[in-house]
Amino acid sequence: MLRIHGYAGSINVRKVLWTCVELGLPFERIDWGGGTRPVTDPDFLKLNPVGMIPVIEDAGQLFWESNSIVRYLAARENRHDLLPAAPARRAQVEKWMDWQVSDFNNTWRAVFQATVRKNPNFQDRTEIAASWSRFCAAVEVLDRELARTGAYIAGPDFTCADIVIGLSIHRWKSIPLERPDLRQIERYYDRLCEREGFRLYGRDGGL
Ligand SMILES: N[C@@H](CCC(=O)N[C@@H](CS)C(=O)NCC(=O)O)C(=O)O
Repeated sequence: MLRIHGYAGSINVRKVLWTCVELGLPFERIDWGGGTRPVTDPDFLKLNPVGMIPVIEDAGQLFWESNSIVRYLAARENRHDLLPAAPARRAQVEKWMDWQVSDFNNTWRAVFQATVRKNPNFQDRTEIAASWSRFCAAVEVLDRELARTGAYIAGPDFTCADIVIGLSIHRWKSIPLERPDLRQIERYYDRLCEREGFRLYGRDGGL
């Protein structure tokens, strides 16, 4: 059985958990990180030398980096609806996944840590305000893109990109600050709520 290492509240672990629901894959989850067992533990570093969750163990191999794991599982299951086989179509999905894990992910760190996690290391009001502004600006880009595609982030159909972007939108909605009213984002969120995986690991799965 597939083993997923990482505590259930982690947004990056939840990407993998939601993917398993989309694919109908059974799994076993083992706690690491987030105040459970430290990812600096030598036993964990044998699983992932860079000391980050999630990690999966599948058929004797280890995989880490959340978006890479999402892609691996979809490809393993031949789910070309979630991860297209044609290179050009696939790149349209992957560009959003790459942007999510790099640029987009970097916008929310300060405002999320300060307002939701109440992390005392994030107290700089200017930095928090700048983070919120960048987070909202990125979500506004997504709102415009959704108006263009009409449904999902990489086109009319649900793909792996929606798993990682959808969880990020859930995070945006969790920030307890005034936010712009973004009609397409609200419709997108409602559309994602029709999926069991998002209900379990997005809407009801943590922040
Ligand atoms: N780029 C990595 C980032 C992973 C990451 O930031 N994981 C966090 C949890 S969301 C972590 O390992 N934190 C250490 C801890 O919780 O102790 C990925 O997408 O997998």
